Amino acid sequence: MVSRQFLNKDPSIAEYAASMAEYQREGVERLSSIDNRGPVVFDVNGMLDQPILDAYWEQGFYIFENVVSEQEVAELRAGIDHILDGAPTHPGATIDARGRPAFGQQFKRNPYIFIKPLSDPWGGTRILNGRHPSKMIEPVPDDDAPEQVVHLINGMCQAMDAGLRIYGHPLLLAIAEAINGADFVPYNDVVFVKQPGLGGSVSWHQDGVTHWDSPDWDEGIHGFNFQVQLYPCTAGNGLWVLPGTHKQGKIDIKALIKDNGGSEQLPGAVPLTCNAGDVTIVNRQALHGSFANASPDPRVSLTFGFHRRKSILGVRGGLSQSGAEVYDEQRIFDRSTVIALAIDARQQYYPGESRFAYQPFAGLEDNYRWDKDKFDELLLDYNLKDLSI
Ligand SMILES: O=C(O)CCC(=O)C(=O)O
Repeated sequence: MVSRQFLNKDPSIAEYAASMAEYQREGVERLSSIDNRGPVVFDVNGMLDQPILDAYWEQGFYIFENVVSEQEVAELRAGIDHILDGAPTHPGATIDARGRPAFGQQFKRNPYIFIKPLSDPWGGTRILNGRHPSKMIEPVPDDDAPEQVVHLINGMCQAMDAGLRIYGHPLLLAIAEAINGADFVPYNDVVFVKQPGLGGSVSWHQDGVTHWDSPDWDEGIHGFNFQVQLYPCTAGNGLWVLPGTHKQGKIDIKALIKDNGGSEQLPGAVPLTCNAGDVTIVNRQALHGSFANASPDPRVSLTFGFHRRKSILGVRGGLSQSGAEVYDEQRIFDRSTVIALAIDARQQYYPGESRFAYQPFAGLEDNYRWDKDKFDELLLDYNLKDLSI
C-alpha cells in the first residue's frame, strides 16, 4: 500500500512514479474495457446521439474525441502561455518574472492560484466546503523546483480571447443542452495547470455540495464539467474517475480510503486518457481526483460546467465565496450572458461555423453582441457571478 510504503518520508518523484505504475496500467486497461469515448454524434433530429447519453449516464463520464481543431488548441495554448508568462513572481506580488506589472490585476478575482509544487492544497482541509476529506501523497520536488507554481487560472473568458470563444463552442453547448435541458445555466470555469514534475494533486472528491439531501436528488442534479484538453492526458497527469459513483449519493471518501488500507489508489478507478483537442466530461457527483504530476507530460485542462436551471434557481450557493447568496432569476440571467457573448464572439471569429441557439437568449441576440471595445461593460468580473452549488 502506497501510504504505508511511504509512511516515514515523502517519496521522491521517481519513487512515487514507480509506486503508481501498476495502478496506472490497470486503470488504462479498465478504461479501454469501458470504452466511453468517440466523436460528438447527432441523430437525424439533430439531438446528441442517445447511445452517447446512455454511456454518460451509465458511467458518469465521457471522452469526446477531436472536438477542438489543432488551430484552436494552438490559440488556447498561446493564451495560457501568455497568462503564465505574466504571472506574479509569487502569491501577492504585483510584478512578473520580467519586472512587468503582473497580468490580470484589473480583475477583482485574482486569476492565479499558486501551490507548492506537487502538493495537495485541499485534501484534508475545510477549503471548498471540506469536500476533499483525505490528503494525497505529496512527492518531494526536485531541488531546482520553484517555491510555488500556478495550479489554477480563474476567469478564462476574460483572461484570453480564445477562452471566451471556446465557451461558445456549438458542439459543447449542444452537449450541455442534451444533458441539462435547453434552459441550462452556467456553473464556473477554472483552468487546471499541471506542469511535469511540479503539478499538484486534487484529492478524491465529489464536486456538488448543495443537493445531497434534496427530495429531488438524482444523478444529474449537480450538473457536469467539461475539460477541454490542451495536451494529451495520460494515466500519470490526467483526471481519474470512479465509474458509476455519480449514482451513489454522497460517498464517505475517508472510509473508502481507510478500507483501502489508507491508499489513495482506489480500486476500480480509471484515468481519462485522451489527446489534445479532446473534451472530457465528468458528472459533478462522480468521485474523481488527480494525482501529483510525477510524469514528464504537461496537462492543461480548461474546466467549465453547466447545470440544470432548476438545480440553481432559488438555491443558496453552497460553493460560492460568501456561501450566502441565493441565486434568483436576475443572477442566473446575468451569469448566463457570458454564454450569449461567447456564442457571438465565436461567430465573429468563425463565421462559417454553425451558431449555437441558446434558448434563454432567443430573440435577445442583438442585445448581447460581442464588442471588445465594451469589454468592461459586457464581461469584466463575470466570474463574481458564478453559480456554484
Ligand atoms: O483536473 C483536475 O486535476 C481536477 C479537476 C476537478 O477536480 C474538478 O473539475 O472538479
